[in-house]
Amino acid sequence: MKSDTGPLYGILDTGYVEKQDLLRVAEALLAGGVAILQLRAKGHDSAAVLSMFQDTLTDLPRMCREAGVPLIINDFPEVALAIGADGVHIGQDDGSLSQVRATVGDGMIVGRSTHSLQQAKDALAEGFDYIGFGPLFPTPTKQGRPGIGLENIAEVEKNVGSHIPVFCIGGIKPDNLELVLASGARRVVIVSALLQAQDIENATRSVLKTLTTDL
Ligand code: TZP
Ligand code: MG
Repeated sequence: MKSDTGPLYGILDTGYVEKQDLLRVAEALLAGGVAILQLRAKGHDSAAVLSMFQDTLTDLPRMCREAGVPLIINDFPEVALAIGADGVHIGQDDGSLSQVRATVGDGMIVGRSTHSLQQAKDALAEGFDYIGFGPLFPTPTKQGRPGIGLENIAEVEKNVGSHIPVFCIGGIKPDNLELVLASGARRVVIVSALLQAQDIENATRSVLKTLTTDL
């Protein structure tokens, strides 16, 4: 993954977006300037996610390609491979990097969710291409998880962010973004605050402006 990758990672989360709106929302996130776009469809198995690409999401890989934005599939390496995505994102309980590489090969971007400084360092040592770090704050998008706070962001950026992109995640919104940046974050994932905005494209553009102005 490019080390100068942009600061905003968007997620097309089927928990917030109706099936018939997915492409329109993806278009708005891309137009607003996300640097990476992930499809996250919790509660759907790999066959269901694959079938989304055979009906509603047929145009998504092309849209991302034309925007120059990597398309990442959450949880399912086999789907990422089948649809020609650019990468796959896995959690702490989703196996090792080498297990994913056995399916997708060496060319694909593989990202890891991390929830502590140690997990962040471990993901770098294992060879992941980028990490998510959070949830910083409790969030309805990932229910039942405590927020890990802002204390370790600077240390993660120093130790890990100097090698691979670190995306802070979890409960980040326009009104706490400055605080997250002041804590040392350089890149963020924002899900609900963008997907629930009245004007997703403008909300994305506005967050991106804060991210690029404060750096
Ligand atoms: N992983 C850690 S927090 C989170 C994920 C997928 C959800 C982030 O969503 P939101 O709505 O931006 O808090
Ligand atoms: Mg997972």
